[in-house]
Amino acid sequence: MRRFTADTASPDVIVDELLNGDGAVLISGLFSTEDIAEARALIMKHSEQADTVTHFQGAAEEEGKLNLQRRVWNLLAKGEVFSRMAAHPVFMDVLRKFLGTEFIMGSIAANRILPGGPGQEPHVDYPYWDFYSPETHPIGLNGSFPMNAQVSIILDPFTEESGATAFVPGSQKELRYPKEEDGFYDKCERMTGEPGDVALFYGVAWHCAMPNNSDHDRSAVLINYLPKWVKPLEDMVGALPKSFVDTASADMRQLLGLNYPYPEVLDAAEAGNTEGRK
Ligand SMILES: O=C(O)CCC(=O)C(=O)O
Ligand SMILES: [Fe+2]
Repeated sequence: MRRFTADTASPDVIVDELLNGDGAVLISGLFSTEDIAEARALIMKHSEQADTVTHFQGAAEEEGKLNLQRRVWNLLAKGEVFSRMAAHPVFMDVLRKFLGTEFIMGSIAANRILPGGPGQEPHVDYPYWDFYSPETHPIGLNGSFPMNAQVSIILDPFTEESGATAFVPGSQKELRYPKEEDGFYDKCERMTGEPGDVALFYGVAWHCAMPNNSDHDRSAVLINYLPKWVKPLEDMVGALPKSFVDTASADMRQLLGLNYPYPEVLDAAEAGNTEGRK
């Protein structure tokens, strides 16, 4: 996995890595120590109880460990630091190239795995996070253009021991769900990093969180970005106060999907108003 800094994170080079290289890159130096500490403290506070839905729980249910992987959803409502993270200029530049200039955000949530917590099953989050039910999606898997990008902002040391995300370099070119016989665990690399580092990957690459065998928590802010016409996982506009939406920056309005008018009641659309339409 190639490593970049804020200065070397060229959109062209990173997009090429995502499509034709390993399918994942690591970028460091985008966030201050204070921002990372603040984000982590908010996530710890909001995940004291394991009472939110989560997905990809691996063997946790059989092992009675469902409380050891916790999600904190709707992070935009939980601290201004998360808005700055979501709309970081480096993400905006790279993703405008990768997903189109009007790309949106599908979800911003934290994944916290406590010590002893289980890993997930290897999966893809493409074309949508629920592709584990392929029959509910169109036949085949089209990779001629990307339909998502995943950002993982690392908040605790991500080591092999603490369960740093595993992925198979180059697997984004397979365009299929990983199978048992693919030998995921023999081929995988780990997205190891320090608090503040960012793993950016193409969600069709085979990946999963790994078990946390360390003595500390393992949390990351997971942001999912989508082309403008893909339905987001979280209803962020519905969950945010009106004041947040009213005062959102231009980039944040784009991320919330407010620039794209469809679906729209076109019967009621003003005649002669061609804004956003041809
Ligand atoms: O937390 C991680 O390491 C990865 C999480 C993930 O891939 C997911 O929930 O889809
Ligand atoms: Fe995933």
